[in-house]
Amino acid sequence: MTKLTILTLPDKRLKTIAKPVTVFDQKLQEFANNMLETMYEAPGIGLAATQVDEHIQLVVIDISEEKNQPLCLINPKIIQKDGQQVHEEGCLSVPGIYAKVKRASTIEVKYQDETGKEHQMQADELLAVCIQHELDHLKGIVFLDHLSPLKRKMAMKKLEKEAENSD
Ligand code: K2U
Ligand code: ZN
Repeated sequence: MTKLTILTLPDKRLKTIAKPVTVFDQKLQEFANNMLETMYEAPGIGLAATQVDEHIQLVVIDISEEKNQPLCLINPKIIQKDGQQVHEEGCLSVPGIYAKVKRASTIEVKYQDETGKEHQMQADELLAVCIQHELDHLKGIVFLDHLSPLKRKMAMKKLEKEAENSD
């Protein structure tokens, strides 16, 4: 398996809108495995293909303590949203920045697995937050985009300052 490079802001490629997956072959399976390895290594509980500069509609998620319950959602679509929850979010593409984001508390999502088989599932709490966070990436949206202009400006300033210090 291969560890993939994760893009970080201000890389404009993170704003790319991902295309639907149409070919479900061994290559896709290998890519999904590489995404999982990269996510576990980061470490993270989710990762979208956009973040590794592959602009297809594929995300991987594993919120389990034991890191043994991987989910791969291909061509995912949220078909129902209910309620509201606020959760402190971070992002592997926005290192060192954390902020509270408001999202739906319960969602119904339909998706395909690596074989192309259709599924539908309900999610709440952290899984719902993670799925919404990852599906945002497929639309070129990062969690900072949900913040007020002032908070987003302050976060970007902090990011730019850290980027300068690390040069
Ligand atoms: O997309 C990503 O960068 C992975 C995200 C997923 C995520 C963000 C906010 C809330 C839930 C999931 C994170 O970087 S994974 C890091 C992390 C680890 C434990 C709890 C929350 C976030
Ligand atoms: Zn993220």
